[in-house]
Amino acid sequence: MRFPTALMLFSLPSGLLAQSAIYVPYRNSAMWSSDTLYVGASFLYTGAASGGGGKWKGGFGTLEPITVTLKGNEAGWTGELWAVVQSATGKEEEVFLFTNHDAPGTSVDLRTKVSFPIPTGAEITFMYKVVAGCAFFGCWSITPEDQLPKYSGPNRGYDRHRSAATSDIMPNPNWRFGNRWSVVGRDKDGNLEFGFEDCTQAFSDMDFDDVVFTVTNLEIGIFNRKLLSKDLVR
Ligand SMILES: [Ca+2]
Repeated sequence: MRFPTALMLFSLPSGLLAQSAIYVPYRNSAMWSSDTLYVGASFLYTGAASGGGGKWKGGFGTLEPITVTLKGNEAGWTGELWAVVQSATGKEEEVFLFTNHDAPGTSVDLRTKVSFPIPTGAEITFMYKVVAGCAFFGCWSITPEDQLPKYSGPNRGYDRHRSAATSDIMPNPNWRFGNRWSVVGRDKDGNLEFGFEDCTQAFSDMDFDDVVFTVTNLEIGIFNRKLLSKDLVR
């Protein structure tokens, strides 16, 4: 029966399997607070009930801040973090938040950056763009592919946002995550912790800490709920 079982496994949609991929930091572990990080998960704005201390209480309620705070980076290259948000009528805006080389602790409330009220349940997508290389000796050159926008979320072919570059060229088979360049976990305070990898070249270290930031009041996207562990589903 081994052969039919294997066939069944391989016949599952690869996107479903891929979304539950776990990234375990193999270096710079001090950069992370989360125990477990997942590759390519998507998130919704909870508008959590006030009085809940900003934590998910199993339902949507009064709107609360979406505070995005830079933890740090281990990047030579400079990149910009943006958010992509849709209004209730489907109008989409991209708003700049900060660069990876801004001071750790730099913090913005995403609601104040967008020109419309962010609806409860809206999917919040983060976008990271490399904008400059570095001058010191030994610094790798950036390619046009490195500078293409990278998006949080599953990055499937039919998704609204999909990073153009793929990591399936990596020599290490454990570092092949398709078009996904972000990881996310939940920190001890209950907030989400995101990281992006900036380098798309085959020698990339794939450690996802070229910008690391936390976000309040987001909840796991409905399409991820059955695929990711209780670390992210609350
Ligand atoms: Ca890296």
